[in-house]
Amino acid sequence: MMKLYDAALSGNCHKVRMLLSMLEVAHEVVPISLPDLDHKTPEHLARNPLGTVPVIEDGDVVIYDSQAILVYLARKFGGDDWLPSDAAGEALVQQWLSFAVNEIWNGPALARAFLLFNRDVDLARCQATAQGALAHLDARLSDHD
Ligand SMILES: N[C@@H](CCC(=O)N[C@@H](CS)C(=O)NCC(=O)O)C(=O)O
Repeated sequence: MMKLYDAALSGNCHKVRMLLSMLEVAHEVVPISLPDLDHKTPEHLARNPLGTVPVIEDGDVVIYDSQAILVYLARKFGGDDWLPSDAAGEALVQQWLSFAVNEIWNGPALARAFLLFNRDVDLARCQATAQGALAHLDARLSDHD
């Protein structure tokens, strides 16, 4: 069965858990404790030399990075509705994955990290980025499913 190496409070792991759930993919969650540095053990570094979560193992296939994992799951289990194979459709998916890594990460995700984990960031700047990012998302969702 597929394994997800997961930290419960990680937003990047949350993205993967959501898609696994939406696509109803059977999987086993393997908890990785970031405070205990489980992600820096030789076993985990063999899965992901960057020493981060999430990581999935699907048979012999091992993938780290949440965006890459989403692409893998969408292609393998979701079909064309989830990851179109035409050039424009695939680029649109990539556009939103990049939005997640840039605007969403630098806005709401880092503001959350400040408030939950005392991460050393400029909260006002993160909140301003978050407002722009969420307005952009709202505009897109106002006329798209
Ligand atoms: N680009 C990676 C980032 C992964 C990442 O930074 N994960 C965090 C948890 S959200 C982590 O493992 N942090 C521990 C560390 O960097 O030591 C992804 O999208 O999966």
